[in-house]
Amino acid sequence: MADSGPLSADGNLPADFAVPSHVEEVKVQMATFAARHSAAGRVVVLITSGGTKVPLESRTVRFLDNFSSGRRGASSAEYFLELGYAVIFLHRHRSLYPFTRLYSGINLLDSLQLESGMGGCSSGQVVVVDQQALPNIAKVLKRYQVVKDAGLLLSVEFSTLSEYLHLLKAAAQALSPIGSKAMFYLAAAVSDFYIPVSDMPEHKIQSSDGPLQISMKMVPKMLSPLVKDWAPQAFVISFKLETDPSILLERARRALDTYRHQVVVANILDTRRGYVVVVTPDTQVELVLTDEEASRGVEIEDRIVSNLSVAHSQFIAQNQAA
Ligand code: PAZ
Repeated sequence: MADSGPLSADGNLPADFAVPSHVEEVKVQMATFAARHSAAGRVVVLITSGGTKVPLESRTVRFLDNFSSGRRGASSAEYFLELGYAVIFLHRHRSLYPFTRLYSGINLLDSLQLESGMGGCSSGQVVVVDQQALPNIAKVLKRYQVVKDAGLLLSVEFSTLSEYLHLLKAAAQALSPIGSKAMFYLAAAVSDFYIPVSDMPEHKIQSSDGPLQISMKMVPKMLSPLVKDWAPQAFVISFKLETDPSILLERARRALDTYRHQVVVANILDTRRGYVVVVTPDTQVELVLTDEEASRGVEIEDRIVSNLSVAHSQFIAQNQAA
């Protein structure tokens, strides 16, 4: 999550960030989802996932993006669902998605075959899935259908930084009424920098104008108003990514000190699939996958989610006792 420039005193985003036309409608959907599941005794997690797109031109031809695939968010969503959470999945358009992520590298047409059909099929042929090409597809499909039929997964998409910021604020306000039963799992890789609309050319930047120099402003801090104002009773986890291991833990601790939320999950770009540190104000737990576990398909998100769900239960119990 970006920890950079200021937000106005009333918690409004600068006018540079256009309000998406559907934000109020999505906020109502999220609030209804949270209220329904909370009333049914479930806890609710809002997962952010994927990178953000920062436009360089108003009629955008070019934009700045980042490395995030959305795999952490998508796989974590599945593990939260397994543990009984209802999940709001706020994700970058076309980033990895729960369940379908398992088949993202596969050409769909290579996994289907035409076979002669039985009587009722008008074309005389049926399309059959090659289960070798889609490993565990029957099990995954069954699980997906259970989740879908029970309405346990609410999908919300963003593409640009503006959309992400407004939708996150709306999500925080929508989940606030369920208090400590809400968890925020902020795994998206959000740009720390943007170009204000007033500084942006309307039309495509021309290479004939010579080398391009851009100056970018700091993206407002969202974690601060989220924790203080928008969802003050929620259990909040931010992620901290670095490339230099020597500064990782200091940065994670600094984020906890600054924003006063509950957990930072710290990771390094190259090792993020097999190693993270779960940092709280009082503890620091390393989660590590061995090569053997990784080769069996164990995922570190399983460990992260187990660790955090235990901490969340304790947090809820403390809040109820207080
Ligand atoms: O999306 P992904 O699975 O490729 O990567 C996950 C991640 C590195 C984006 C996430 O673990 C993370 O650290 N997010 C926060 C990044 C940041 O410091 O802004």
